[in-house]
Amino acid sequence: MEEQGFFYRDTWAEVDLDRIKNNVKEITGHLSEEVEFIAVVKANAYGHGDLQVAEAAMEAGASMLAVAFMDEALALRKKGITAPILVLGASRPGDVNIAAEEGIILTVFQKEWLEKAQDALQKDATLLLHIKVDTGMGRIGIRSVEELKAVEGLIEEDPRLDFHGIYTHYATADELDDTYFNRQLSLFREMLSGLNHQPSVVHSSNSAAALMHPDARFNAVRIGIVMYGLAPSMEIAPELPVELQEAFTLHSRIVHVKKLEKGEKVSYGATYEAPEEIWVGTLPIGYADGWIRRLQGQEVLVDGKRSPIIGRICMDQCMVRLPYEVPVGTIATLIGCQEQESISINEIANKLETINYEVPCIISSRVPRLYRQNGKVVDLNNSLL
Ligand code: PMH
Repeated sequence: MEEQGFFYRDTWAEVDLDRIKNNVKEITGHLSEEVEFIAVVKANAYGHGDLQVAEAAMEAGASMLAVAFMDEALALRKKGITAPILVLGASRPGDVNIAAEEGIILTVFQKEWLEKAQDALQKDATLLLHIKVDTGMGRIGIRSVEELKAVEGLIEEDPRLDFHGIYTHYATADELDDTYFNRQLSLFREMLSGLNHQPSVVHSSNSAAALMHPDARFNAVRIGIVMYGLAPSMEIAPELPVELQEAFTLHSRIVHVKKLEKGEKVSYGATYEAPEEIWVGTLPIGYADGWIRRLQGQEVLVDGKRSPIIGRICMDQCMVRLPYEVPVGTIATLIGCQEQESISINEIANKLETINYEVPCIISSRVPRLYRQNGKVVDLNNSLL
């Protein structure tokens, strides 16, 4: 592990950009050349770091980025990203001039939204738009051919508006039963056939659909979770035609080591009692870092050995039962590999009874991210300070 120059705390996440690039290349290998790769980097690139992932993805073959909110798109622009960025979520109609100035593509999801946006848009502005069609996700989007035609008409009549793309989103692409998926796909095709002109970018697939349903790729796909090296669901994991590499790992260093006698207690509530003489290490990570209290009992790796978290997890610290006495400063790996052992994001998701998507997202911004690039750990944060 390298020197860590820009933070003063022995807990950090490491994001392997080589792995992200390999994943992008592995996925594009399964797409035909005319299919654009839209890298989904919302929520700070699923907790991995928006700028670093965006740059890695673009270098590996992505041609466009997608985020949830305008704030995320503007943050990327501020950090120097010039690639096309699509905002997938609902933006406020009053904010359209900022999007136009920054060349950010917004989503039209309702006729009323578009009318308000037109009212707010300056005379000489150019606003890029993708129309979102709701074919069964029930979140945002246009739900009828009539409304779609009306929206297309408004865009075509307004010289300030550029109809750049159209898309939908699947609710069940990560399930093996494709009944509902097929219903959404045929509804999307029906909606497309109601258009006067097809825009240049037509997309419907997230990771699961892009890899499991080649017929639904149109000319672009929106890839999130598999780019980070994770399967969209455990159900389809064995069926995925790609080799993925997990990019996110989490580490800490033991800051205090002590021996407890049988019967001595650990942490709030004094709920853990040493069953015999044991060695205990304290880690400077806690629930405020996203290492939430439900992870009590979860193991971490110390010296390549699984060591359970004992007692309650505190806001900033937690304790582990060590396999034996180890020096202060020993690395504890909470997600990742040590020697022959590894703890995957899926193991943490299982323990939390949630999906793998949630795990890197909830590791809070208090945890610094280091980046592995060309096999070396580099500090890509300093340049941003
Ligand atoms: N497109 C849209 C509209 C999305 O909301 C998402 C992910 C993706 C593409 C990428 O999906 P993938 O990571 O499975 O490839 N959205 C979410 C979400 O709202 N909750 O979990 C994932």
